[in-house]
Order: sequence, then structure tokens, then C-alpha cells
Amino acid sequence: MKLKKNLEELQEMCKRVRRHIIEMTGAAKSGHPGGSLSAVEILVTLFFDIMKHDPANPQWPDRDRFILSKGHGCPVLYAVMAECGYTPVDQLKTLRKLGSPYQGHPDKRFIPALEASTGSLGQGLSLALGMGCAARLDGKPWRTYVVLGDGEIQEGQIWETAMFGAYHKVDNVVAIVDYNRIQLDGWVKDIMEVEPLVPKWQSFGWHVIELDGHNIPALQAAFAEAEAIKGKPVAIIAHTVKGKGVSFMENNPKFHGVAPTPDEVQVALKELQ
Ligand SMILES: Cc1ncc(C[n+]2csc(CCOP(=O)(O)OP(=O)(O)O)c2C)c(N)n1
Repeated sequence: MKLKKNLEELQEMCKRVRRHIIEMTGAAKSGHPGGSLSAVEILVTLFFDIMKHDPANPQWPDRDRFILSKGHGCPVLYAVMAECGYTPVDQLKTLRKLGSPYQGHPDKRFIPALEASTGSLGQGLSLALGMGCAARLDGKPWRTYVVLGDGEIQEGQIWETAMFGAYHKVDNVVAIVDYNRIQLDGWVKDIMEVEPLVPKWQSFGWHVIELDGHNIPALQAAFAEAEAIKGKPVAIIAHTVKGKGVSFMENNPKFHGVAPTPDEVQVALKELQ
């Protein structure tokens, strides 16, 4: 099944998810708000419009798979999964507390509906392509989506896997790079530039789509284009803004791994009304 919403409902859901991210990280006094806020439209479009899945039956064998390879961005994943009905919305503010399902990185032991535990950067693309190969071997139609960070793709394992995916023509996998241009301790270009990103993925044999990662119709069109591509995996280079939606967080490297203060939470929530 698909949890279909219209554009206005998807945009409203993005606001709700952003408010959750602020409240969760604010309550935890830690966590990663910036890279969660940049990926909101990507995850909301996937979970509420594109992927076939069933929150009432998380282990449905033919579900599409989702992996948040940049696992530190889990507040956005937790908020979206909770809004879908996989996990309790009213416990989101227990983020990072002992005993909470919402640990600092996604952990299958606490949320069985997750496809994988992630957080050690660089590994999710390998998992996704493995899942893609498994679906193909089993003759199954389900697809796999994986979200990568732009800092994350500095990891060597990403490029080993990129070669693997193209060589084995794994055309049921879509990798989305959340290209917010900021990593843990500053701008990607000042630490280890990843440009030219589009020709780089193309030269590894991938079909590449470049878009504004906050534009839901563009994301919908890209996922439809990806489904029609045969013989190649697809990389979506999604230009995003780290901290998107909150004025003082946007493009501010500080909010990679720093939570908003109680006063900042109030300002942010007002902006996200
Ligand atoms: C293998 C590994 N090395 C280091 C880290 C610590 N770490 C957490 S987030 C991060 C930066 C990631 O940057 P990016 O992928 O651009 O994430 P985003 O800006 O989207 O949050 C690092 C280095 C990690 N989680 N895993």
C-alpha cells in the first residue's frame, strides 16, 4: 500500500516533522538538528507518497526498503516513522534517553521496523545494493531507497559500492545525496570537496538526477524517472539547506550536532507554524 497525500498535505507534514525535530532535539539537549531538517522533504515524499509499505504490517515481504545511511539524522526518520504509525508520536521527546526506542542513532533492536541499524557512516549504500540484489535474485518487485550525506560520501566504501552497483546493474536502488554542503565541522568544500558530483556518479556508471531537495513535485518526478531506468542504479543529487526552515539554523554549521536551547526552541516553533 501507499500512504498517499496531496501536495498541501505533504507540505503540512513537512512542517509537523520539522516541529518534531526541534522539540525532540531541544528536549534531548543533544542530537543532530541541521542534517535532519535538510532531509525532511526527501523522507516525507518517500514515506507518504512513493514507497509501498504498511505500518500495520512492517515486515510485509514486498515492502519497499528505506535506509538512512547518515544515521545521525535519525530525528527526521523517527518523526516520519511515528507520523506514519510505526512508533509512538507521544514518545518522540524521549530521544536519546535510556530505554527510549529513539536512540541517538537508528537501532533495529529498539525499532524492529527499521531495515538496518546505521550511524557508522559509509555503510548504508552497501546495505542498499545488497538488498537490491536480493530482491532481484528472488524475482521481487520491491525497491530500495538510501539517503546519504555529502560529508558521508567522502568515505571510500561509498565509491567501492558505487562501482559494484553499476557493474551489477542494480537498477532497483535509488541513492539520494542530501547535498546540504556542510559536514560535522564546517563546509564540505573547505574540508574535502566532493565536486564535481554529477559527473562523478555518472562516471561510476549511475543514472544521475539533480534537483532542489526541498521541492516535493521535483522529488516525485525524480522518483518516477528512477523507476523507469533500467540497467543502472540511480543517484539523486538533492540540493538542500542544512537547518532548513529555521532562520538561525539555516546554513549554520554549528547546528550539525548542537541542539536548540529552550529559547531557541520557542523561536523555531513560531517560525514553523
Ligand atoms: C564512520 C564514521 N565516522 C565519523 C562519524 C562521525 N560523524 C557523524 S556525522 C558526521 C558528518 C556527516 O556529514 P554529512 O554526511 O554531510 O551529514 P549532514 O550534514 O547531512 O548531517 C561525522 C563525521 C560517523 N558517524 N561515522
